Amino acid sequence: MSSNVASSSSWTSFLKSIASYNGDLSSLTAPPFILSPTSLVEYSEYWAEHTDLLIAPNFITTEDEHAHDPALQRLVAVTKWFISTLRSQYCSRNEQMGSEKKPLNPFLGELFVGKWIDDSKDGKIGETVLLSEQVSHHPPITAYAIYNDKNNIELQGYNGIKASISATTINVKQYGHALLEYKNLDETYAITLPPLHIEGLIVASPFVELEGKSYIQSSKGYTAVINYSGRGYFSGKKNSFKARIYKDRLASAQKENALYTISGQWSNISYISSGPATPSSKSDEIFFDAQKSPYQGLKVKPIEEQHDLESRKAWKKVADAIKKGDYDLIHEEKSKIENEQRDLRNKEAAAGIEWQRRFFREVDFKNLNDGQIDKFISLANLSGLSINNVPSGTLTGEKDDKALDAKHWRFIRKLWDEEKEIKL
Ligand code: HCR
Repeated sequence: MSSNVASSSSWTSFLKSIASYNGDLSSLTAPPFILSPTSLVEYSEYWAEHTDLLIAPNFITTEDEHAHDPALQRLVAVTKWFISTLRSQYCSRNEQMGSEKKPLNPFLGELFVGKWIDDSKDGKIGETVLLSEQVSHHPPITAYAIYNDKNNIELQGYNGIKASISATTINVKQYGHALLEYKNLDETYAITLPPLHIEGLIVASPFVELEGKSYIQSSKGYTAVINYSGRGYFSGKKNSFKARIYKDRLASAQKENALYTISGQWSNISYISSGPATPSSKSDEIFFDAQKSPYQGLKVKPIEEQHDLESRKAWKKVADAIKKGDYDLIHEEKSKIENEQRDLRNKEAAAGIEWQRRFFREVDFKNLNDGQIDKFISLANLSGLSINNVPSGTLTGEKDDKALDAKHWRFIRKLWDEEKEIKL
């Protein structure tokens, strides 16, 4: 972004509005050049742009003679898939639009659906489907399900954010988690979402950096702890991480117990070595090269075939106005959607009803029905994760573990199977 932009009055007033931030990122009035024409409900796509890596663990079995300790090798493969999602999740606006952008704030019930076609030579992957739904507007929460029936794999999750401002940085804690199930192997993984912050605001060139930790817990006990850092911490490079894979939670108390250590840049190259890597031991075995692993985009129906609740159709006029940089038109079109939504909520309140979520239901872990189980609870027990509605990756008893509820969003496949109006 040019220095003209950084000193423009619109950017200066945006920075001022950040300084008096009230906790709701969507309420910040940003200048048009920082607005993205894409709604946050679309971001769920980033989880499966490497479908080959998502399904890879399914093929690491005892029948594979190279797979010594298949459950451990599968966690390594799941970690590779997870690392492969990060470049799209956190860098793609920067890479495609020149800086991080403020996404459109999805309305309640907004949908984004599509599929990844199998582009493999042997047809091993099969079709992968994405269903993403805005299940809450205040606070904003997006839930998603990604399934591949050919390989009997299902990834589901939800995410929300809470942001705070410190000096010139926006700090974001993510809420929610993902659950990845390889049903043929009877194996499930709980995945937590890392905290992040937005730098570069003063120079009108915002970008995301990850920080802190995230976890991947396998139902077979193995666990991965991933530490994130930016420029100048582990390696002096942006987007750095170090992942250590352990036999179980107990072993993870000591870094020396690591069975594998993976380190490098999640947006670039990372390396793997066995055991606890020391500062002097340098591995040259490439784990993942994000720049050389092309991602596959989701196939989405043309807008003319979309339902009114589908994101691209609903936001088309706003998106076009953003692309034109026409501030008044953006405001006019956005207000139409916001007013419609307000009217709808008022009507529902008057009728004493609530908006019916299409594919997801909220489950209260502290109040489960008889016989109801949730795999996250047993995975949280294995990893020490809190089951409360707290920042993702909070361990039981940590200072953030103080939520009032333990409610989480879950995919109900039957609701999709019986869906009549929304088509892929
Ligand atoms: C923080 C953020 C909205 C939330 C985005 C999330 C956390 C959403 C879930 C995805 O799985 C991962 C993800 C990636 C994005 O990096 C993150 C966004 C980055 C910026 C955006 C803010 C609301 C925008 C603030 C305005 C800035 C650019 C000035």
